[in-house]
Amino acid sequence: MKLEGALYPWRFRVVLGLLAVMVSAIAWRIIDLQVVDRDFLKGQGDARSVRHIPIPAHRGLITDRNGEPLAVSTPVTTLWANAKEMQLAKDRWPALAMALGQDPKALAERLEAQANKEFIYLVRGLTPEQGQAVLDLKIPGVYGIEEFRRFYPAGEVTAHMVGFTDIDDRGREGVELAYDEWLAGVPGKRQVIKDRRGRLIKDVQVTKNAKAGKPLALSIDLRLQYLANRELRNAIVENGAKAGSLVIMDVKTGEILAMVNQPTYNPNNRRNLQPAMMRNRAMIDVFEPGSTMKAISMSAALETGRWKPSDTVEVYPGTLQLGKYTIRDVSKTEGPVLDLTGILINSSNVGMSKVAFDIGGETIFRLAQKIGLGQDTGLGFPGERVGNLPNYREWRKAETATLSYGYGLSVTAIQLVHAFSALANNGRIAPLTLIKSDKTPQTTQVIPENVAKTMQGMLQQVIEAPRGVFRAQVPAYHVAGKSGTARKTSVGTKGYAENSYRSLFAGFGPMSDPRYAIVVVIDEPSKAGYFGGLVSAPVFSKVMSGTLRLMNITPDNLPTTQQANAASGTPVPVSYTHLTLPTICSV
Ligand code: 59J
Repeated sequence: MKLEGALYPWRFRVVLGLLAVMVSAIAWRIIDLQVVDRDFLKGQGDARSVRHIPIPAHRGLITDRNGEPLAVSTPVTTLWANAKEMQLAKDRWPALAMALGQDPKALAERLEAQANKEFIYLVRGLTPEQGQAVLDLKIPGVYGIEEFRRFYPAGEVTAHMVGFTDIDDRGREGVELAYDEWLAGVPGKRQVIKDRRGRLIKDVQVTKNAKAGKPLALSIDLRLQYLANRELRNAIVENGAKAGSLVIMDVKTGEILAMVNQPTYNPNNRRNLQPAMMRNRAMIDVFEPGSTMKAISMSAALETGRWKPSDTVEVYPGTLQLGKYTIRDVSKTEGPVLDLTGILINSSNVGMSKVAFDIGGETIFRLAQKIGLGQDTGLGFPGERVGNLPNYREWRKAETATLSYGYGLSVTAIQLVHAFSALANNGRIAPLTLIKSDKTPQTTQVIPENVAKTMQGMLQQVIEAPRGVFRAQVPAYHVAGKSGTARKTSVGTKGYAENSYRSLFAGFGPMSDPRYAIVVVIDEPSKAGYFGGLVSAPVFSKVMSGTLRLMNITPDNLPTTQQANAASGTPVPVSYTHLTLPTICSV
């Protein structure tokens, strides 16, 4: 090395010199950029920057089973401000306040307080015309973005079922929440170049297209929903009741055709909302089913083969002593004994209990479990309750008795209608659904067909027998069902309240080919009496009557010639005036 360096010293110096020149050139450039041109370049850099702004995705339409819109996304304009930029145009603030319909002083205070924020909302969800009117003022620092807002055409009639979204278009309640992922879609992205003040210089490209949410057709029929809502609301008002629910189900498909509650609310205007209005009671309130449970216990008795409808039980004197506990019948029966149909017609707690002792608590427990009482429905509705069916191993004699006539377990209205659907559908139960289904569902035989058919006849007697619940009758059709009146448990005392009741009715029809099951729950009627047969049965009658007509179901209870015409498709004049029958019991 040393020898070579000594041999060519000039060459070494040239290389060294070149390197020195290059280093100096780079150093000079650095000084030039960092010191000499610093301010100019920094300004240029800030002036343009690439940013991404979101493109909102269109949320899927929710409709009823016939395509009637229940939740619709409409485009709206949201106005926002770059408060920093706005500080340069304080003279325009009053004009902005005026255009927004806001108090000028309040707006000025807000803009001062947030003076270093580059993004604040001014107002969200204006109509595109309203938004444009403000943007046309060309106030520096005021910008608009396109968003979507949810509108609910059926308002309070479908409020609990459909739910609503929050200001950011995310599901907050009901189906909007349960199916949020399906409905929401995925927002897209747009790449833009903006200047220092956030003003858009150039719309570069859409880097990701917004993916629209998917539409959803619910199982409900808006016509039935309106009918149910109207009749329930009227009954709540007439009876001075606190609350109520009504559910209509297609027993063959498992579809919920209507689900309404009172009180309700307008999802399009959620100011002054009280929590009581928002409860989808049919799914989130649990209650003791009272005597409607006798339909289930009686089915269990028939299924054992130990009992047939004509078998009799002594119910005299209307009470049954179990240690310190007394079971009572509310209505007096004519004779000392009742057959099984008579137990249902008179709603005898004593008679039902004696049958229950014979077949054992486990038999009733097993059936109640199979038909979904106190069990998960699998619907996954937000806030839905499971209720409670206590395990039979824990039952003493008094518990077996009270459970057989509907106390000591808690259910939701939707579970009760599901249970009755099994009786209506000849013992086969279809899974519940809130979504329109196109294919015939898998059903499960939970009650032997002959037992279900026998029960259909007995429950028809409950309505049509001379001492039956005549207020549940439906003109031109045969229907079946069971009423119930249950004392409410009173908070604090651990017992049952003297003066607050829940009036129930569960039934189905038409008996020629049962298709629809309906449950009516009326909470704390306070005016014209409180028996289920008095308060809830008429609601069942009106709603079932309307349902059968709207669904074009052939009448099965007309004088014979009309019956023949109806079956052959000839239009039948049917009186729409509701049956008026004399009041037999006054409370
Ligand atoms: C009843 C109950 C409360 C709970 C009793 C209703 C019991 C009971 C303890 C007294 C009103 C009343 C576990 S009545 O549903 O039997 O629907 O048309 O609340 O019995 O043991 O002043 N229903 N109702 N019982 N409890 N515990 C009848 C009956 C029923 C009718 C009428 C008259 C009760 C026919 C209820 C209806 O079938």
